[in-house]
Amino acid sequence: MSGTAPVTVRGVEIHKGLLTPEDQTRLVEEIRAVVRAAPLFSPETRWGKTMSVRMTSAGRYGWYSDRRGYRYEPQHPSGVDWPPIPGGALAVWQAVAGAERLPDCCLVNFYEEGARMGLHQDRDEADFAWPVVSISLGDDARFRIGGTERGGSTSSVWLQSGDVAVMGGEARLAYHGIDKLRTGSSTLLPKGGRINLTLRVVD
Ligand code: MD6
Ligand code: FE
Repeated sequence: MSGTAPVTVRGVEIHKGLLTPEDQTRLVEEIRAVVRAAPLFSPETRWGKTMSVRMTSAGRYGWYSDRRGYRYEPQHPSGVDWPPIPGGALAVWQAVAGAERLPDCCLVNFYEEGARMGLHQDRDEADFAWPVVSISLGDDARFRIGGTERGGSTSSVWLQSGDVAVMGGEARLAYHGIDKLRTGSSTLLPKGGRINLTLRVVD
């Protein structure tokens, strides 16, 4: 990993290029193993809309959504346990969030051309004192960050492959989303697209 001072946008700490190209390649290999054990699926929102982002998880819990709502589940929808969190992702957590506690969940989001993530808060976890740490791999994406109330003003920042964003403190419950992808901007993934990993302490 390469250490440069983070930039802060609306309380979100962004470590540009924290992962070297070699770190990124190694982490993608680890994610491929996660996806083989726990295949990507397209969750439904509680309003019955299929999300454009495909997902899976690693760790003791995986994030899940259907018409019953958003929650953490101890197993993949196929009934298998979620695979372990990749070592490369745990190393990022330790570098930016410390070693006092490790995350319980690594949510894997996969974006293909046209996929987006609407503005949301991450509030399905028990203790908001722990940050959510997000790792971007592959194509550039525009990350929009607002305040803790829906409908306020927002700022946006492009996240690139190897960037790490930390949402903690005041920003832990900020609304955020991905509104645009710059397809073909990275050669990390042979078929293009973007992977985002979010690490969370769940309970
Ligand atoms: C994404 N990220 O970057 C979506 N959540 O694809 C998130 O939803 C997110 O980046 C919590 C903290 C950081 C994030
Ligand atoms: Fe989020």
